[in-house]
Amino acid sequence: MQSQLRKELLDAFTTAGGSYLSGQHIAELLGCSRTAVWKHIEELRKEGFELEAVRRKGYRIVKTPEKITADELRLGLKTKFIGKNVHYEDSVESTQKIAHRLTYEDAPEGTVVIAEEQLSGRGRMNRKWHSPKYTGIWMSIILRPSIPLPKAPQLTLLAAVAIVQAIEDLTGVLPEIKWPNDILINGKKVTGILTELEAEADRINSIIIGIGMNVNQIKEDFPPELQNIATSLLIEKGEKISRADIIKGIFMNLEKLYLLYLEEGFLPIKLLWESYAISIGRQVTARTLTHSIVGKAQGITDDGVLMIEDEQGKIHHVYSADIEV
Ligand code: BT5
Repeated sequence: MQSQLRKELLDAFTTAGGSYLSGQHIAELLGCSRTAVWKHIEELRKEGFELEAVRRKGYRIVKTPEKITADELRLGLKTKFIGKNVHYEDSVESTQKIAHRLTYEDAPEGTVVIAEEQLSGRGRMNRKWHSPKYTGIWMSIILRPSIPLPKAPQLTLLAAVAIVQAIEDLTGVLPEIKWPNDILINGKKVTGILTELEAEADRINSIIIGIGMNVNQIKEDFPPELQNIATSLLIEKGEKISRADIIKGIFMNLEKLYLLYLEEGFLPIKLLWESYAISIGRQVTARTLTHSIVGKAQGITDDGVLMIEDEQGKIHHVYSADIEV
């Protein structure tokens, strides 16, 4: 919806207080048809407004969308550095972009950017990430581990474990991890992770972990091309989930695992990761930028690289790909 129209519509509801606004009245106010009014109302609903529609009376806003607030996030957050410094944004192109800028400005480790909406959220290889307003978690976390470049993908796997544990703790639903960066529930994607880095020579300067999680969307909130491949916690659990609680869960698990990783290396993370992974031991197709490899996923190396054994018994090391199970 055009921002001017949206503003006029919300102003009209504000002036009306808790009373109903008839469709006719709104149509006159905005200078549009009754059908267009209905569309605007639907858009507000998708953004998280709860609206009541009563015949012959009109529309009324019952509840405004729940924004993630700093107070909510601070309450009960027991971390030392992750999430201690949070940048809240309403609408941004991509939280990754902002996080990259902040790393240049020497933002401390554990700094997080959270947005209510992303206009051009991105996945790997510049794919699009659908990030509608108020319903999901769109955030980027800055870490500054002193590790060599080839170990960077381990952080994606580490983040995946932290996310799965947070979902399991808060909802009782047990998601699965599809190498390298997908988290699925009942075979549909609930979360994607995008790990980007800034490096000099072969040392890492900072790692930016982008997390996109569908929390309170209903099926119709997804565009048609995603409706059969994406899901949300609300769809899977059958009830609304507090985004702030999930974020806090991720921060706490992530910090615990990250400190363990810095202390003991990737092995303990690898074992946890394997316990949540779906593809291991299964027949998979790995599509890389240049070719496809078909075979049995054997597991991951100590560096987090996927190993696939083809029909001839040859082991392929896959660094980056999309996997079909
Ligand atoms: C990912 O890429 O899964 C990484 C997504 C990372 C998003 C976060 S949000 C915060 C931060 N800021 C950003 O701009 N990005 C990060 P990939 O494996 O390439 O998967 C992308 C594919 O997932 C798309 O091509 C779609 O098929 C599908 N997809 C897009 N939006 C989706 C959604 N909301 N839920 C489930 N699947 C989605």
